[in-house]
Amino acid sequence: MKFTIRLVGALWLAALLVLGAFAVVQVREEKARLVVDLERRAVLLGEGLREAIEPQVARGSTAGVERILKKLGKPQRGIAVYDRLATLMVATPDLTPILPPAVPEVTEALTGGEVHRGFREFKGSREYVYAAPLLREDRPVGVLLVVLDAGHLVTAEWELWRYNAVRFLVLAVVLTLIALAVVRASITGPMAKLSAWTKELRAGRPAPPPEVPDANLFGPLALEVSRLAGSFHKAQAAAEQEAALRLAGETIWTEERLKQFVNLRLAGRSLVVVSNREPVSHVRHGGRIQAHTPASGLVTAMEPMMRACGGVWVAHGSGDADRETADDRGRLGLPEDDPRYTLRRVWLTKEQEQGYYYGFANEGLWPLCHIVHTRPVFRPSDFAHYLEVNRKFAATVLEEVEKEESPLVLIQDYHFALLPSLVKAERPDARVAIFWHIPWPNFEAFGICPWQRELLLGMLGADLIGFHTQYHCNNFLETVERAIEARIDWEHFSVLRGEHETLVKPFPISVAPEFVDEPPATSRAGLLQELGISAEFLGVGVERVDYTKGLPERFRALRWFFERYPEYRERVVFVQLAAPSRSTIPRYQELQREVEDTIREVNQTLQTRSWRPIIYLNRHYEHREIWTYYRHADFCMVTSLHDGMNLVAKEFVSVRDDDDGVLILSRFTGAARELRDALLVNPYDIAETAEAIRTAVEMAPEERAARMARMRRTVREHNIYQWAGLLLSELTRIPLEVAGTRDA
Ligand code: ADQ
Repeated sequence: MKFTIRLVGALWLAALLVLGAFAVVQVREEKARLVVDLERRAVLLGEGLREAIEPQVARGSTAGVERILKKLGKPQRGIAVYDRLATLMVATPDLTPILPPAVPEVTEALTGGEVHRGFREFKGSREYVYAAPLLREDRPVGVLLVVLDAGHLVTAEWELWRYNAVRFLVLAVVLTLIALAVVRASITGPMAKLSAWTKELRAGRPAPPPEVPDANLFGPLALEVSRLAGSFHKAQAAAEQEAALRLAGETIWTEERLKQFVNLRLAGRSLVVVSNREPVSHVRHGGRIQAHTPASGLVTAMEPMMRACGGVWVAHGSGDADRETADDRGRLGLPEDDPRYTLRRVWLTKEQEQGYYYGFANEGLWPLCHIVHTRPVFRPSDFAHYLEVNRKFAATVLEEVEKEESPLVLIQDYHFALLPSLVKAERPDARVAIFWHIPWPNFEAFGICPWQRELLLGMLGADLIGFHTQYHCNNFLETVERAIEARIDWEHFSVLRGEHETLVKPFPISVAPEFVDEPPATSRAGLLQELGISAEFLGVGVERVDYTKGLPERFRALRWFFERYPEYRERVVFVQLAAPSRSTIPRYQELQREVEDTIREVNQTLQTRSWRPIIYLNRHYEHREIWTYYRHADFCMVTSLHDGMNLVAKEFVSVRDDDDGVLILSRFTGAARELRDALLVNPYDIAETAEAIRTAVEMAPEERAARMARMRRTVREHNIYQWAGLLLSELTRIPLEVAGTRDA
């Protein structure tokens, strides 16, 4: 209310000032106009009489003057004639009763010989006086006085003021009404809605923010309150979950538990994570900048961990709008709406990216480590770029930890095999780990790499090396044993070189229990409608288009399934979400063609007028969109020919809070070791995979539910927070050897 009064008061004052100023000017102008009019009339009258009267006055003929005046009839107000001594000779009858004995203008006109004019009060009435000297041979012989009624000047002024006062009042009333309406519609109304909504949030009933008319005014407030409520509920949920887990005596890792653990164990020491892929890249799209989460298992796994732990994430800035969205040093806080950690972007030239990323990492190491019959390409120039980029990242990491004591550096993946030793050489007090997200092949297979020695020595700079499985750890240790001079401690799974010891351990990676924060409300029917299909059974596959993922094999197995079991035609539809990946590499272009050709062939052979067996959606999807497919599919297919872990399998399971859906999983994935209730297949065996599809669609609901419940328990217990907790715990426990001495 106070605000409204203030607003209305301000409007009134503004109106008063503006109207008042205009009224003053208007009154002044009107007065001047009326005076000019009086003067004009007086001059006309005076000049008209002067010639006739002058001779009579000169002769002193009062009768002559009287005669002339009589002829004049009845002028408004009056005329008086004075002789040379300023004595009244004649005055018109209406003037006689009010005329004072002396009029100053008359005397002035006589003495000066000039016209004098002005306003006078004659017995209470306001008059305009005009005194003109009467001359004879240029000498004043008398005065002609014209007196005109000036009372209307005062009336006119009052009229104007009254008119403006009414105008002001009308304007003030209209302004008040408009202000009240605007305040109600734009401020008090929305505020009331917002406070009702805030009350709902406070009561733990999350609701979308109300529609408010001025998004610019209230939008930011609504957004902030939404976020505040979100954080508040998350904290509340985390506390409740912790309490429930404690009551049940369970030791499940949660985001909150990881946070506490990091606070305790790291005790203020900083954490730096390094990966090639950044968690968010900014790309230009139709003139606008969009934030993009890459289709990468590594990012899916590391992002929730960084949210929990904080610290700095160093990664290649690959988006075309990345520079504009970061500061001068390439830093920005993430998540952008509620920063919990810092992303430090590293800029690479096109040549560096080509040689290090597409060349050595993805045409060399990727096929070398995944035994999938794609021949690795090793170019010396690519390795030179690989070394150069590893050095560049080392310099960035060292800059980030310059002022930190005993920092923790967590390096990710095969893009940075040389980085551990580069960092450790400069900062022996840093605890360095490298986690290898892809498989490690056997010694013979790895041995074809011309730089195997450099790679192994680079990695062994780390204090801890992690793989997804013990099998990959063993392969690595064997490779080290046979390729370089080092002592392997098979009892503790470590490598000793001189004073330096590197622990090699499995840490099976996983996903966060909540795949997305707020799942979309799309129903299965809504999803099918969006796809423009009807299906009794829906299958789904979610991959980057990569030759390790067994995509052509999967589509051939689907064909086999429909040929073997024609009763499922028109009843089963398989949807493949496929994010384009590494598409400048010829082998990937070849695979893209192979995938499309295979799908076209299967569809053309089997499709009917109302049904296509495979729907191919070849683009990047956000997790919220993928969630809908996982949640409504009857089965999910993961048919990797070789995969370190495979997070799609775990994502599918984590989303199925309905305890439904069947997972068909390649036994050549790390995930197959944990998810024993999936239908395990050899993806090269298309008949076996086709049989698994039939088993999936025919599986009894109770069995589906029992299998899914067991898999869900595994994924819930072995989640990404546990992965991070165990890895960091191991790393912080490792004693450091600085200048030949080991600390505890
Ligand atoms: P990736 O080879 O990238 O990971 P994966 O673990 O399956 O493979 O993760 C793929 C991620 O990309 C998932 O989070 C998935 O949701 C997402 N994704 C897939 N298709 C997508 C699409 N069309 N649009 C958007 N996102 C999509 C590597 C190793 C794996 C290991 C992980 C983590 O190869 O074996 O599991 O690292 O260590």
